[in-house]
Amino acid sequence: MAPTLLTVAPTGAETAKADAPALPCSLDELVSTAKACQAAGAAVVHVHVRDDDAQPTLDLPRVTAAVEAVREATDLVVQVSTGGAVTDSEADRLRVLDAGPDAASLTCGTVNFGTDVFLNRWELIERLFLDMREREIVPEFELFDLGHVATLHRLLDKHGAPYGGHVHCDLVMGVPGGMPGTLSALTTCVAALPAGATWSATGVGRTTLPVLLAALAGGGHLRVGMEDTLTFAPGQPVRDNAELVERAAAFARLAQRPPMTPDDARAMLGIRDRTGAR
Ligand code: KMH
Ligand code: ZN
Repeated sequence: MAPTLLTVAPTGAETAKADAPALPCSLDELVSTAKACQAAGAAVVHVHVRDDDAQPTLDLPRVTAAVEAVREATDLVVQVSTGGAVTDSEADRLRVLDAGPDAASLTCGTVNFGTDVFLNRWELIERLFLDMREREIVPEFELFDLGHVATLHRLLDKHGAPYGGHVHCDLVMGVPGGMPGTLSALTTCVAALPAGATWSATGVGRTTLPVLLAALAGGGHLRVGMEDTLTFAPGQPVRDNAELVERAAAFARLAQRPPMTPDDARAMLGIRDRTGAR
């Protein structure tokens, strides 16, 4: 059976540092988290950046510094978030592509997000897709709902393949306002994906474990991390991101689908080699 791609999403834009002291917010914390998560089995890191006050930011020099520092310290595929926070402008969300990441998230539709709205207009989706292709950045299509899968088809039908030639998706499940983190929602979305696409899934909050187990059983890959999960077990806060990666890696090994190396992840996703060797 195929190995498992493990993505870690260590920070996100929603949680306050005061509420989760282990949340990596400084550059040093991000780098040490990335190293620990690679050692635990992660191959991709999904990066959101915080400022000196631990507030989410899309400030380009900071995002660029984060990309370069993680690349310097690890072999991980560096995927920046173009989702940012619900308050971020489209211009700022597009500009993070200038940080030169290997990959970037690309959400395929608008979704209610708790009491907020995560707005992703069609024109923004197209612009992100085309700008990524021009910059040789591999998109990860973030799908919060079945309608987002339909939009992904529309995007690929109109514009062709993304950079790298391969379609990789992440089902983000259990967000209040998006699809539930259930087996039936997962299988419905997976059945509707474009032919040949690979996919991972992440379950927010309490849906973490059901989604993880369903994804492994269904031949999918895994995303875990403190962006999505702050409670390891009832009444037990997550120690740190590596704890979540270690657990996911252990489940993957039990399923006889051990974690994929970063090099194998690059090959699967079609990531450009930035050393110029390939
Ligand atoms: N923070 C959410 C509003 C992404 O990274 O692309 C959006 C998000 C998705 O986290
Ligand atoms: Zn994110």
